Amino acid sequence: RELARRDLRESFCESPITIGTKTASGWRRRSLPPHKQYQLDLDYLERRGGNTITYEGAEGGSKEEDSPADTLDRVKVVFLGAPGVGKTSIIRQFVWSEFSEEYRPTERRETFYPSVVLANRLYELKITDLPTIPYFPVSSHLEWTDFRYYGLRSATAYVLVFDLSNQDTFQHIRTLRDQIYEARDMRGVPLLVVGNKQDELSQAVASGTRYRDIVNLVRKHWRCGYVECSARFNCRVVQVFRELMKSIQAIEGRPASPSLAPSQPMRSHPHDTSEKCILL
Ligand SMILES: Nc1nc2c(ncn2[C@@H]2O[C@H](COP(=O)(O)OP(=O)(O)OP(=O)(O)O)[C@@H](O)[C@H]2O)c(=O)[nH]1
Ligand SMILES: [Mg+2]
Repeated sequence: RELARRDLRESFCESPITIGTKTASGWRRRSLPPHKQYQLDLDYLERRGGNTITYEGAEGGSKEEDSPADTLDRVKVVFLGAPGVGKTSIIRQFVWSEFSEEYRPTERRETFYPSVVLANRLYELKITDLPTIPYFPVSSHLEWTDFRYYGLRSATAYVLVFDLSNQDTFQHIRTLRDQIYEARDMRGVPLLVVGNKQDELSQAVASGTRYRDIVNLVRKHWRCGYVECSARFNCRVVQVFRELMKSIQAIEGRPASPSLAPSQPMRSHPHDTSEKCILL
């Protein structure tokens, strides 16, 4: 693995690496000096190797070279689930307050860097959105066979999304969850299940046994967080991230401060770089 890393590092560091920063006036490209490329090679590998569009500075997490961001808590969150369940929609709604009715399947790994504040602590999130993966890499060898898998086994937390209006999509995350548990030690790794498209959950389905079985399984047997949301109507999308961050804080042993009243998220306009965080 170390050899593979070195080979990749060398091949990717041959040419200057340019990253983009989204600003009010459009995209600004900048190159990093070679020593920075070397230090940060794995992050750049990810951005470059996967042809990733990396959104830096759009809403938070701008990484200027001498940024104090290195001192922040970095939280690597991976969104997984069946095609079309709304993973990208949830992320975009949260980060940019944007929603598109049109379905454009995610074709490349995309990474978002919002910053959030919970209980007076600032976290820099690295949210990974992937094209549908056929399986979770159960070994480090598999993790390296395909760029899409890189870093999946070392995520801080997982968000497994299914579609409440198409409960067959739950089977997908059930299988994924088994594979994740097989792949790594999940002690101390929060896993949050999200039922999206709540706006399309009919009364008949919501009172059916299948729906109840899913909720039961997740809450009582898996014992993990469960949030229902609608990315379309931006309903409980912030709650998804609040639950996630609360689980992470609980694992860190730093429970959320009871004095922190839930407040409206501090939203930035997509092209406004002046506000940096989303308050949870
Ligand atoms: N009604 C409704 N539609 C939604 C909601 N969230 C997403 N959609 C729609 O569902 C479709 C798929 O959404 P995406 O966010 O692209 O789904 P995805 O999980 O990222 O899909 P892949 O990238 O293919 O894995 C799009 O047409 C969205 O408009 C929701 O909360 N309610
Ligand atoms: Mg997508």
